[in-house]
Amino acid sequence: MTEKSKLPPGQRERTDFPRFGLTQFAERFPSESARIQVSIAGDIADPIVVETEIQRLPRVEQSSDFHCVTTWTYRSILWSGFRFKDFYEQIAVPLAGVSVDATFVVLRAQDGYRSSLPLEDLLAADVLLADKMDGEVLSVTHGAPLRLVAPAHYAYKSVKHIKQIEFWCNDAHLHPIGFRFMAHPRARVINEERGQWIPGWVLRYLYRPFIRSTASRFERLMQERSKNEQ
Ligand SMILES: Nc1nc2c(c(=O)[nH]1)N[C@H]1C(S)=C(S)[C@@H](COP(=O)(O)O)O[C@H]1N2
Ligand SMILES: [Mo]
Repeated sequence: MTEKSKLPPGQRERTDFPRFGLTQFAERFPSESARIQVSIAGDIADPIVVETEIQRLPRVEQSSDFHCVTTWTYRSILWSGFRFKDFYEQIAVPLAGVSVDATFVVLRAQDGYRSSLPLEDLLAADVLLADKMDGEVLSVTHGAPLRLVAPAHYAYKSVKHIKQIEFWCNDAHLHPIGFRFMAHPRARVINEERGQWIPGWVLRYLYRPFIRSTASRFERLMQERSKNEQ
């Protein structure tokens, strides 16, 4: 018998994997979903744009659970891509000259979304820049052409449609999305760090009522986009 590991505190399993996020992003899409192009910026010596360099990193595959802060979890997603650590050590440091004092990373997306994590958290072995999911090229629904996958953190840290990665010496450069209480600097799932100032278990009850309507809105706008593209 294969026994699944216990879900983290306050999470409930979902049997489908919805397109999801803050409502204002439901109608926003990447302009370039096929070609990977990432700018490296921040406190660095040489701001650059990398493309093929990323494809030359060692490819890794990983199966992990995906935890949305609103309490849904979708289990065992097979991601394929590149370790953030390899991107940092083999591309960002040597080619862009990231400052040795950089401790804070901002990731920006083509739809205007942004998030941040301490550099140390991004160097964990299970943090990927993924371009494939379940054996297929990543869909627009789930973050094409490249997304972050940071399974130990709530999914609002796993930025889709990445266009820029910034390495900073402090956190002065990020204006978080949404209300400030919603953005925890680390958002570790195991500690239920859903947000700031308000306990995680309280936020469970605040967020749950919005899951259904948010998921259907994201799905409807994705369908409309597909129709318009035909
Ligand atoms: N670019 C971008 N990344 C994003 C979001 C977004 O709206 N835009 N939403 C975040 C949130 S809150 C969640 S739960 C996950 C949803 O990922 P999915 O759409 O692949 O399920 O993406 C995260 N990354
Ligand atoms: Mo989320």
